Amino acid sequence: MILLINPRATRPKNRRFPLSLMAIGAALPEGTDWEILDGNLPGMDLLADATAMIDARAATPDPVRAIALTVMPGPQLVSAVPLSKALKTRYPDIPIIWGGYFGSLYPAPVLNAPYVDWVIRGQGEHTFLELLEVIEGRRDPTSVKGLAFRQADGTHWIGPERNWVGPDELRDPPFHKIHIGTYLHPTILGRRSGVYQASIGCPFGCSFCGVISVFGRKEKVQAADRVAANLAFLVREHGMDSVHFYDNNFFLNEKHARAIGEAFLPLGISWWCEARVDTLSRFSDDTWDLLRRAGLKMVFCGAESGSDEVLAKMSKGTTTDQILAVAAKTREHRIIPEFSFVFGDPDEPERETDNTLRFIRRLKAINPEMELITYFYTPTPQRAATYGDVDPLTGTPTDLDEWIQPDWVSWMTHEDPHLPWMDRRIKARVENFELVLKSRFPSVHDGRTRAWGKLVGRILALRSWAREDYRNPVLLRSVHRLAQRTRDDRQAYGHLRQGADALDVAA
Ligand code: B12
Ligand code: SF4
Repeated sequence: MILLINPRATRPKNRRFPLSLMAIGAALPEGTDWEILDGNLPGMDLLADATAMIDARAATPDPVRAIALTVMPGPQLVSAVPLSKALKTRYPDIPIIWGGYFGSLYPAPVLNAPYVDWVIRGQGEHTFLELLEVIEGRRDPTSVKGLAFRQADGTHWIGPERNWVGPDELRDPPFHKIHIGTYLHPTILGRRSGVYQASIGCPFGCSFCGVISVFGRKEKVQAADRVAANLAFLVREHGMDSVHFYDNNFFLNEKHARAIGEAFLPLGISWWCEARVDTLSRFSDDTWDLLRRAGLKMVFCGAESGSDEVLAKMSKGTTTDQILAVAAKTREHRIIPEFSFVFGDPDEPERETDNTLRFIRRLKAINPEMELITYFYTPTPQRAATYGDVDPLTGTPTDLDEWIQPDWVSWMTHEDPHLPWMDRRIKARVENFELVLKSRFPSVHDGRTRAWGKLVGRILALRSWAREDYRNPVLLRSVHRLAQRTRDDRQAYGHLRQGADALDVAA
């Protein structure tokens, strides 16, 4: 039996289908027994649950022969480290395997950890099957592409990259292995929201992005009809009414977008996806109209900066004119755009911040519905040049215990990476700006602030917004704090804030 574990990455109320592990389980040969333990489900105690399962299987003809975890940078890493340690201590003979973005981007610290035996980098399905042959003693581990491990002399073997395959060459998510209903819950899109990923990778080359580091610059998409058929099953059998697409880049081009639109029309669902402003700015009105009728409610775009010079430095391949054009088109077609920006240009952080804040005002004037998402630049390992010409590995820990310290978690979540060029004043300026903007124009995502707080906030923010004065809005901050139904938390997914939910890792 193979045990697949999703260490806690979010609050139970934000749980989502554990797609990464569903993909690995689906690839296993017919007849292989496998289970997913999902730490994001309410009431889970992963160590206790895993132990119970392993012990129950120990005396059967099919004991647990591998424990595989998916590990993303950030809070999920914080959960994965103590859990892996505890499982290794208890079951030293069962191999522990890590897959997912953390080990793919930072293999060395994972291989330094004696409680992790194997690291799978990049796409996992085929590498995992070959690793099982290695574990059974039928294969030489150095022959497995995408595999990394610690050799007998302690050195690290990082195998060559695997050529990955597109979603149409892989099996569908095995929905029968999870309790679907427990994962469908209310979001701003609907009452029973689900998630889906219809493509792999991204063909662009933004020099701050972790996706191209892991998958290279290419994207393969699932046929629109197959996506629609999988969604139709969830709609028909489980009452799903809306979907967040996890794709890094949902529309390859206009033709692809139209195929998606046509295939989704009969589903009657609302959906959210990520797309590029250059692609969107080329869509005809007819295509926008089709997408809206097909249920597109919100589109997330990495706008990144209000300066063409900085966009070029990021190798973004987009322009500020395209961002402005998408703000206007989405308004016309009543689709909410979410624009995310990266603050902390290593060369001119102050000038770039001010410029981008002014640009956001222009966007808001064009489309008042626009939602703002802010990140602080965190250098991420790259294959080619890195935005800002910095070395993304300088100073990063070689030890997983250090990676899970709060400062490094803030680094991984892009919230507060403590970079030498990012003065605290600049960071405070961005946060104050965001507070004024989100008070003046409350976000659709803000379900925490009570109605009175939103009203008072709007009134208080009127003058600051009009005068472009974001200096220390003390009163606004107090109102905002007092009016929260639940404790405020910038990291909507997070569960690691001091005093917030306790870290739910059984260790
Ligand atoms: C779902 C998701 C989340 C969920 C996690 C849900 C969960 N795991 O329970 C939530 C919403 C919590 C989340 C949060 C964050 N995320 Co996230 N997330 C994603 C997202 C959108 C989809 C991942 C997914 O499930 N895809 C579907 C599956 C099938 O694909 P996959 O995960 O790539 O899995 C394949 C391989 O990676 C590998 N693999 C993965 N796991 C395993 C395990 C084993 C055992 C094996 C063998 C192989 C394997 O094989 C799989 C099949 O081929 C990706 C973007 C993307 N499209 O990849 C970002 C992404 C992974 N997230 C990212 C980040 C940064 C974060 C945050 C830190 C962001 C933030 N500021 O808060 C947070 C914090 C994470 C945390 N809380 O620990 C980055 C990681 C890269 C990077 N820059 O470091 C990504 C790539 C987004 C991005 N474009 O930057 N995230
Ligand atoms: S478009 Fe998005 S996913 Fe693609 S490389 Fe740029 S930031 Fe990464």
